[in-house]
Amino acid sequence: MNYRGIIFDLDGVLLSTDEYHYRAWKALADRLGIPFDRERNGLLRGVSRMESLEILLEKSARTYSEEEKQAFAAEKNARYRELLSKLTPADVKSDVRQTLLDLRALGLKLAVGSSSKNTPYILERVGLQDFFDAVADGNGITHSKPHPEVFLKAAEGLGLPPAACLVVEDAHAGVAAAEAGGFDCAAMGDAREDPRARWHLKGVPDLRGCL
Ligand code: B16
Ligand code: MG
Repeated sequence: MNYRGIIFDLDGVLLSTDEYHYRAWKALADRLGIPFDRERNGLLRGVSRMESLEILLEKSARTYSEEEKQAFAAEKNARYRELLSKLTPADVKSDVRQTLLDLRALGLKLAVGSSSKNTPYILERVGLQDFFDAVADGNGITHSKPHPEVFLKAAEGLGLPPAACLVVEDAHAGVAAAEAGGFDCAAMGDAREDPRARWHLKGVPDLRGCL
């Protein structure tokens, strides 16, 4: 087996919470009269809340104060948390859950590496709060993807070097972060065709073919 650990991105890989991010940003953009669509939303994948807001505001006709920006980020997050509050364990697709169990049974260590500060809340909602061997998220990092910090912390939590870990990502920023940190990457979703990834997956269950 090539790897001893697997580091999963959260939004868009383990769960479809990327759709909730989109809806929450879209509602804010509509209220402010700023053009925003799914294609533009792709630029927000994997990057922090405030960096996402800056990207969204690039299309605005006016500028906003720091105070207004903080209020916008809080407004988006409140809407996002409202959507997250409806999550249940059933939101982890059964083939994803089975794959996690199979990978663990093979002796692999499993971690989460997410830019999201909502990671602990999300894992708790879906009943995965005690499942992973390590969790690195937006609460413990200074730089978000494409910086490799979150994946380096996850690998450290697993007690493994980057070369022994595979990162699973749906964002181009995440694939870039994996490459910068010296990790192999399995890309899916939005980033599936990213040439910097070693593996190109239809979904999490395809990970079995990367081992
Ligand atoms: P929050 P991931 C990322 O999570 C999302 O892809 C990105 O869209 C979001 O802006 C970021 O988390 C911060 O999220 O506002 O919840 O702290 O894909 O790295 O799991
Ligand atoms: Mg993601």
